[in-house]
Amino acid sequence: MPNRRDFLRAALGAASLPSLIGAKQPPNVLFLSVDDMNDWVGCLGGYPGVRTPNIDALARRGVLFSNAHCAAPLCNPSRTALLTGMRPSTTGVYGNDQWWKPALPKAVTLPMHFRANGYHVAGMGKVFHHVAGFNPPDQWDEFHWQVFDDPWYRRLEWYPWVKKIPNPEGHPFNGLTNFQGEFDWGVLPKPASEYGDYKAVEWGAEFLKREQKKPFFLAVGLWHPHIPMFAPKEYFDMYPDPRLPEVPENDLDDVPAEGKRMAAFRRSEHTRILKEGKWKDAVRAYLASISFADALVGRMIKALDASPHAGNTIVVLWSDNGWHLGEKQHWHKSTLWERSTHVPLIMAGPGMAAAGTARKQPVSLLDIYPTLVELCGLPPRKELEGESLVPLLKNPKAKHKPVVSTFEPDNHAVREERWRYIRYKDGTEELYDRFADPNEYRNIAADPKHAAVKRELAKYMPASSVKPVPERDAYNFDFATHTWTKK
Ligand SMILES: [Ca+2]
Repeated sequence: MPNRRDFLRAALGAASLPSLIGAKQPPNVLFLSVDDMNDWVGCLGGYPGVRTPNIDALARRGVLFSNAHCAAPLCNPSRTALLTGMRPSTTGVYGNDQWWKPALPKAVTLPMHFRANGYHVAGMGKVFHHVAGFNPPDQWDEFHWQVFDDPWYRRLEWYPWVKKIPNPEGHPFNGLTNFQGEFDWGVLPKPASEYGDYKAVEWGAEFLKREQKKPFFLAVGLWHPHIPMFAPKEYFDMYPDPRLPEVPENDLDDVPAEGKRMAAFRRSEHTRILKEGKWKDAVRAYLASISFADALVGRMIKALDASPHAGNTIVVLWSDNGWHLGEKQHWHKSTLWERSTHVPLIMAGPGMAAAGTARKQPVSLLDIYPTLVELCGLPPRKELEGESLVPLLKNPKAKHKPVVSTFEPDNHAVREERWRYIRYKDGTEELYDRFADPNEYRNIAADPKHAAVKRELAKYMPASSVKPVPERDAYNFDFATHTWTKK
């Protein structure tokens, strides 16, 4: 338990905090995540006309980091980086097939650090990566597994807690037969309240109704708008005629081979969607899934506001990575461009000065761990590679270093306010002037007049990347005991 003097020092240092100064205990944390949500959010301006009233309202009452980026543009490496506080190039966790726990047995994750310091730590849904073996029981005082909506996720070897039941009538709902099962979208034949994410929010709301003996860290991990993009009909009805992203035909011509390779990952899905005339349908499903996620965020915040913890709970809303919808001929994430790395990040609650004012400085999801440590008065941890956002929470003009996103060893993108500089493992590069070229169409890395900019930004890239840790097939994993044995 952080002692009260340390806590007050942290709190009083943070801002003028009337509600916090009167608090009897350190603040609680509501750690709320969405999945694969890019900047198509009202307050981020990525898709004018998107309906996200609840996230926008949260941004108005808290602090929106309008230039936030993931440490890695993919679920597991992004979440592992956020939750261990260390970069992929430090941990060796670069992909979705690497269990972090057997590779990093001594890592003290964000929930573990809260647990070790007097907090009650509870969660439901996708917080760590969603497949069995990524979410060890020692992370939590109580945890409830994700409820999936789709038959694809009844793969028992990945989700041993899920019951095997037949496909619902109408599956696949997008009409694309023999397609990759995960890449589906549509309206499921059930009410909103039966969706898995809704159940996670309901559980979180019940948790918040209770008086708590200890300060709490409550994680609610929503799946939406991740594929399969299922949402109730009313959210599809919001977007009768969605706009398609602009995709110049020659956009990849000035991209090095490594970038082209990343863009080509699961290209068949992009090609099939185009060939079958389903691009608009798929964009519409993504927008519907965003608005459904937004409604669930709204329910969660409403539940907090109605609870006894309203005045003493820090809310952190984040998405693990962005999402392409055909830009650079790519669906999915797993690239080092803005589309994949730019994510929503909002903090609200006690300790936020100049609430309602966005911070435009680039920040990283790696910064969340040290920020929460500071706001909650927990002992600092020296292995954390992010930078606390408390100076930015206190002062909208505070400085913050450029941030790095990494995909696979030695491929990095550095994001500074104006520039995105990408350098791949073979030394090839991309540089975008985002003020002049917000869609990153023109790679100007070869222009000698930008040599100094590249040199400056390169300083923020990790000097080296550790080898990838072993993949899942290197272990036998026992779900009942949560043990990994090297084969
Ligand atoms: Ca994700």
